[in-house]
Amino acid sequence: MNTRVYSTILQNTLVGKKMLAVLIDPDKCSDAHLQTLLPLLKVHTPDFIFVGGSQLKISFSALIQTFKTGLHIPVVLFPGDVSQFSPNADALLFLSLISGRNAEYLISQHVNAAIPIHNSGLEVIPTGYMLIDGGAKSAVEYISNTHPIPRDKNDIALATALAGEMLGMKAIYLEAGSGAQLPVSVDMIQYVKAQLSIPLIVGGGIKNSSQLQAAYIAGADLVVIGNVLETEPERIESFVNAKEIF
Ligand code: 1GP
Repeated sequence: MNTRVYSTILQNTLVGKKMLAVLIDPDKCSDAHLQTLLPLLKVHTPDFIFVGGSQLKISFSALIQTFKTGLHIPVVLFPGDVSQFSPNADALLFLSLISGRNAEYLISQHVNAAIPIHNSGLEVIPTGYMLIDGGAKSAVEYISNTHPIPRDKNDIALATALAGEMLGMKAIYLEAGSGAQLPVSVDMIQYVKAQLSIPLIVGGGIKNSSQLQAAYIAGADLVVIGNVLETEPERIESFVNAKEIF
């Protein structure tokens, strides 16, 4: 199986080179927004484009192609459910919601998606997805019908992440939820990273470059930014600059 995207993530993690992903929710990416965002991303280019959303209604294969040909960086699917699949992408985060106890998002959606994904040849990155309380009820919490890990329970977060690693997952994603009031705390990132051997992805509620740098310093290997660029796309410059100093 192709492992190109994961090899890049792993190598960068091993040498401490921080990574940035811009999350595109196709439902919120109008043509007008795309025309503003794409030229900015060509100048201030992140490492990856993630594509996904919790309630995606539109087809997004053409959008993926636009990012691939426009930016020449990997496009990675970050699916909210089994319907969010496109062979046009470079890889897919095969997310299991390991912070929750809903079999639907732990294994059931995966069984339904497995054969089409396998047949497509798309690179698959098994990822332990952990929802952390971000100060308000998130779409993931509502849709998945699971409880987030309380934001001060570092020991539960660590135990969950280690269980994911021991189950063979290739990355852990600490998620405060899109548009979260509060990002995952630096204490929690530090606590989990100290014991984890696989790459650590962090996202949700990061609104400025100070928060981005704090996440990197605490131990995030890859940070995902979404919401803030939907309203203020020009902020990408400060995020990319903040990443480059590491
Ligand atoms: C959401 O982690 C991502 O799944 C990004 O969150 O949209 O809050 O930046 P934001």
